[in-house]
Formats: sequence, C-alpha cells, structure tokens
Amino acid sequence: MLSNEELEKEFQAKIDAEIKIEPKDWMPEAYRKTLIRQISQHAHSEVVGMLPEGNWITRAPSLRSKVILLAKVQDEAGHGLYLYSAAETLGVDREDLIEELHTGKAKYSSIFNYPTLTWADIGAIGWLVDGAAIANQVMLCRTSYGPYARAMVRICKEESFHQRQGYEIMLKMAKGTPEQKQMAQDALNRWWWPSLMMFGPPDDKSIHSAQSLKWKIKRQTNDELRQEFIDKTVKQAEYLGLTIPDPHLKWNEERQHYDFGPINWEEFYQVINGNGPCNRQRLKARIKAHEEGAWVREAAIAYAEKKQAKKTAA
Ligand code: FAQ
Repeated sequence: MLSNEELEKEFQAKIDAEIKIEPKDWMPEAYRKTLIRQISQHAHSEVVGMLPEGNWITRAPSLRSKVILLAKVQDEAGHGLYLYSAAETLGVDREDLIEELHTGKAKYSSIFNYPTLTWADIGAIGWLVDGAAIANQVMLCRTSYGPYARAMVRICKEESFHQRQGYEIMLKMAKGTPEQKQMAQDALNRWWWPSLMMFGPPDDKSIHSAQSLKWKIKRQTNDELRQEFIDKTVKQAEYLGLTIPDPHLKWNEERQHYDFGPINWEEFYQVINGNGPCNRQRLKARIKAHEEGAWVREAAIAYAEKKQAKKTAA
C-alpha cells in the first residue's frame, strides 16, 4: 500500500501531466475541501445572481427584451444546478450547501449585493458582470477536476450569449437619447469598480491562490484576470462612447496593459462579510424562494419513491 506522501506525489504528477482528476480518484483532503468551497460558492453566486436581474423581468421595455432576460435568468438557475451537481461528486450534500448559504456561512460573489436601479443596470450586468465572469471561467474550463471543467464548458457558452445581451442594451442606450446615454453612463459608473472586485483580492492578499494554482484548480491569478478584463473592456467602452469612471486609467506602452486606479478593498471586505448594500435583502429573498419551493422538492421525492416502489414490486 502506498503511503500518504507517495499518493500525494502521484496525485501532483497527474496534475502536472494535465490528467483530469475524477470523483473516485484518490485526492488530498485539502484539494477536495478547496473544490467544495469554490464550486459551492460559484453555485450560490449563480443562484443569488438571478435576483438583481429577476427584479427587472416585469419591467423590461419590450417583449423581445423580456424574453431574452427571462432566458438569461433561467440559464443562471441551470448553471447553479450543474455546479451543485459537480460539488456533490465530492461527497457533499446539496441540502447542506444550501443551508450554509442561508445561514450566511457560505460566501457568494460580492457583485450580487449591489442594487439594480434602472434598465441600464441590466445592460451593465450583462456587459460587465458576465464579461468578468467569462474572463474568470474560461480558465476554469481547464481546471484540474473533471466534473467542474466539463460543467464550465457549457456555462461559458451561455455566458457569452449573456454578455452580448448586455452589450446590446448598452449600445442601444448609449446611442439613444441624451437621457438614455446618461442612464448608461450612470450604470457604468456604479458597476465598474464592483466588477473589478469580482476577481477577488490582489495576489499578495489572496489566501488560496498559490495552492490552487499548484493544483491547477486556478490557471491564472486574480490580478492577471482583472488586468485582462480591463484591457478588453476599455475598448468596448470607447465604442459605446462612454467613460470608464477611473481618472488613472491610462495605456502603458511598456507594460502593454492599461494602468488603473486604486480599488477600494475596504468596500470589498465589507460586502463579502455581509455588509454590502443588498446582502440582507438577497438572503431574505433566497430563503423565501427556497421555502416556497418546498412542495416541488417534496413532490419530486414522492414521485421518485413511488417509481422505485413499483420497480421493487415488479
Ligand atoms: N466575492 O484567496 P482568494 C457569475 C473570497 S458567477 C465573494 O483569492 P479564491 C455568473 C474567497 O472566497 C460569479 N467572495 O480565493 C452570473 C475567499 O474566502 P473564503 C462567481 C470572494 O477562491 C453573471 C477570500 O475571498 N464566480 O457572475 C470574492 O482562490 C451574471 C480570499 O480570496 C465564481 O465563483 C468575491 N468576488 O479566488 C450570474 C468563479 N473574491 O472562501 C448572474 C469561481 C474572493 O476563504 C448574473 N471562483 N472572495 O472564505 C473563483 O474563481 C475563485 O473562488 C475566486 C476567488 C477568483 C472568486
């Protein structure tokens, strides 16, 4: 029998050789825990992420925009389900993960604790929030854990559609009346900095990055991804004729990247510790939806049990 040390060596060799880790393979306990933490936080983010946009389904300005927004919000629910399933392959129970969300023990993305005040916010979420989510998730299609990597492939395809949906709204408003352009600019002003915070703390403050990079759970650091997102998005803002609310934003010829101003990390930590503008409202809405959906879960279990009993009797 191999010792723990030998098993860990074999495990790391597999990771280094780009062989995916599958649910029944041996893995270090800390790898399993890191994945459960990240995948469940990711699942919670998708599910809580439905709330700010769901707020606008009844107020979408046209039938077309309503249908598109409905489809997008339903996609987010689907992403949550794939991700809870991926987490369950690591030996945890979905009910326990949801309980952790509802009691405030588990985190979800900081971005969903900001309010959606106007229709332009729906554009800004698609453009910036989905844009940032894609930047982060493209790397996760190559993450070392098989079920997570496979879930991310489909999720990324759908997020690309969401990003286009948001950009289209921004384009329409930015090229519309002066009032519409002002709404688009206001939404950009409010969503820009929180979108940059989505990538997580700076590399020198990121607790998990070094180990997650070694295990190839993450492929790029928080700061690398943030920079990539900024470089790509500045040009998109220019095309819209909108101004990114950062007086320090400037192309750096030497670095071949944009320099940008300081991020308010104090605000970030306040938000992830439960004190953002909408944290309480979001959790309250999630718990209410979960309680109101109890009959659906009970009916599904009763149906499965009835089917099983029929099979056993036959
Ligand atoms: N919000 O050491 P690191 C979406 C926490 S999906 C809240 O750098 P790590 C789709 C972190 O958990 C968006 N907490 O951590 C959509 C850790 O706390 P812990 C979600 C954050 O894991 C679009 C601590 O800070 N995407 O948007 C945040 O190596 C539109 C230290 O941080 C994912 O979840 C944050 N922004 O890197 C839906 C992607 N950042 O656990 C609807 C998967 C950090 O020790 C509408 N996740 N923290 O208590 C990841 O890639 C990583 O987990 C990071 C953080 C990059 C988020």
